[in-house]
Amino acid sequence: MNAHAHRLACRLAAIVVLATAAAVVSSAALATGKSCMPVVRDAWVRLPPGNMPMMAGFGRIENRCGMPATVVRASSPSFASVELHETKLIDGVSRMRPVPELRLEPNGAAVLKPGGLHLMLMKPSAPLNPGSRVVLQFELADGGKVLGEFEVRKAVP
Ligand SMILES: [Cu+2]
Repeated sequence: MNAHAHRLACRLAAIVVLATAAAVVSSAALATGKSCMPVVRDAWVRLPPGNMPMMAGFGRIENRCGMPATVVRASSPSFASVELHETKLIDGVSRMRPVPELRLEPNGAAVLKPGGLHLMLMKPSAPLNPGSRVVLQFELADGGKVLGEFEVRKAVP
């Protein structure tokens, strides 16, 4: 290899290293920017006993991003309507109230579980069977949309 070819090879190698570094930086920027979305985990739908047209959905909505996120709406092609509810014990009586929005702190999570926060799923478009899955869509205040897969389970008495 003559001196000129050697210099050229070194310069090319340097350019490749720079390009790789730039790619790493931009993917890190994406992870902390708008493309970072909350995720839905351990999600399930509790089948009601009998043929009630209303059932509850539970799970975790995790925000692993550096920015807060707010869930403002939930919907599903499998249900006529989906509402976010909270069950609270008021004067010894268990009551449900709608939750208009759900704020997720940076690196925080909302836990939806029996007796607390839950999704109220109304009028399934088709009968649901244990083991099947339904998809729910959560709309964020910034317009982002998060999909969650919910496993249908029988209510444990
Ligand atoms: Cu409810």
